[in-house]
Amino acid sequence: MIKVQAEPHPFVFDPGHVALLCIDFQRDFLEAGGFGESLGNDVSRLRSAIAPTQAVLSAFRERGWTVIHTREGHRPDLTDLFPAKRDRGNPSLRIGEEGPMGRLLVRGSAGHEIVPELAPQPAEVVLDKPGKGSFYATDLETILRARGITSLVVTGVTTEVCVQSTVREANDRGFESLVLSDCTGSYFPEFHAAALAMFAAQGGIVGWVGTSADLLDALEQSSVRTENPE
Ligand code: TIU
Repeated sequence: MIKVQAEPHPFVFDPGHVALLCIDFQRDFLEAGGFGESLGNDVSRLRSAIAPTQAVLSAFRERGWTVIHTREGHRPDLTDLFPAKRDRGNPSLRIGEEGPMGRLLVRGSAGHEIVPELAPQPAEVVLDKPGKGSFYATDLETILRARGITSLVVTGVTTEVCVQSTVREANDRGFESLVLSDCTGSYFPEFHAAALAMFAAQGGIVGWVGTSADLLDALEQSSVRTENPE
């Protein structure tokens, strides 16, 4: 078992049953000209999550552990887009309309792709989802259960929207989530802080919150122990 410093208490997981979730690190949310900017947001605020997530991704890849990337978006014919979602946000540039990176939040558009810094590798799962939560209308639960995954290390954007929805959905399905504070990000720093506080409040009512540094330390320690058993 690996033990990581976290709030409200250490996160303990079995390395044979863990997956890294990278939620919606898409150009549409992190780059100028995408869906996030069309909603009036300062997209530069999310970029601080990229470098620490790269480090965590490398650690998972070195160990051959499961990595799952999610992408929020819709079918090109928009048959999976509820009017209630379409009509929210910027009325002059809606989901499905042509922007500088192609059609906003549409599968196949340049803006729908994951940023190059965190691009998936061929063996990794890429999961397309029409909603904010990663379990809603997807086969994520089936994929996790088929691999015997019980613990999730969670990174992604935005903290209080797709990350929060996903971690709540995971919690209700019996998965334990460690959300990495520096590997998540929001257009609203106060919402980022509040969402993280909510996860860990009440004895970890939704999950655990930690940092990439503490996770990487714990992984390093466990590798040393495995290589040099006493
Ligand atoms: N708008 C916003 O903060 N987020 C989203 O619409 N989707 C995700 O969080 N991925």
